[in-house]
Amino acid sequence: MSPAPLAGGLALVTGASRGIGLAVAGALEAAGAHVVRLARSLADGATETRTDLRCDVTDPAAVDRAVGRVLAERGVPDIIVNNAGLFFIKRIEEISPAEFARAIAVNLTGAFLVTRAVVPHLVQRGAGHVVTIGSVSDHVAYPGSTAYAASKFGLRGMHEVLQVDLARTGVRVTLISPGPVDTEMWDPVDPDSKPGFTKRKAMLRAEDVAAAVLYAVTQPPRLDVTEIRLMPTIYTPRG
Ligand code: NJP
Repeated sequence: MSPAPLAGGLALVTGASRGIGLAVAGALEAAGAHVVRLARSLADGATETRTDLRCDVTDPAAVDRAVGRVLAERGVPDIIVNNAGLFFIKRIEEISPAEFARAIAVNLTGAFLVTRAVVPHLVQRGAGHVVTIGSVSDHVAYPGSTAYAASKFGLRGMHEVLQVDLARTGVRVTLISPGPVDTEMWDPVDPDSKPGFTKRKAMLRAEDVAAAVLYAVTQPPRLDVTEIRLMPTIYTPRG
């Protein structure tokens, strides 16, 4: 039997209390990594293969505290996955300034804060992997995705600059941009009851995104998986 590909590794996943983050954490754990899961609804605790830390990724002090604890107790992570996010559909005139700021804070500033706290340590070590969960909304405009697209296009921008800034440091960065995934994120939208939306049965599964993350982080050092786009097959044009 071949050894677990991430045996002895340390991964940190944000927004890992449910949905895609939970599936990503599970896949990395199954591949042998010790996984630190961050989310607001997780209680602090640890097992041999997993550490849970309650953390609001929009709070700079909380992020620094959580990352500081990981560094002190477990060392420098090999992999970070910026996954925490929120989603809503509203046209620009319906969005309050607070709602817009919140979307940017969770989806974009959260990834900035976590990456900022970890990257210097990855660079110093000369190895590491920053994975960002973007969205099809980081490159396609959908009606009413004003705030979400602003945050996700921003994430794409940050990812692309990181790629340039971290070139030749040994640190790799991957943007994973899925189409609709059947998670609780869709509950308030209820797409099955609305025309024009992908029905939940046709959506991707959280495990599909987790498999893409696992692929990206288990490639040999010569191979840089810069970007992965995932869409439900229903959208794939057929010849
Ligand atoms: O969302 P959901 P998904 N601080 O609502 C956490 C992207 N994506 O898994 O804090 C820390 O089930 C929250 O935890 P908690 C999407 O944009 C999705 O579908 O305990 N954590 C929970 O664990 C997002 O970036 C689809 O409430 C915070 C998690 O985030 C990622 O995939 C399509 C937090 C959200 O779980 C995961 O989405 C696409 C905070 N302040 C991209 N706020 C899709 N589902 O269709 C929230 O293109 N969390």
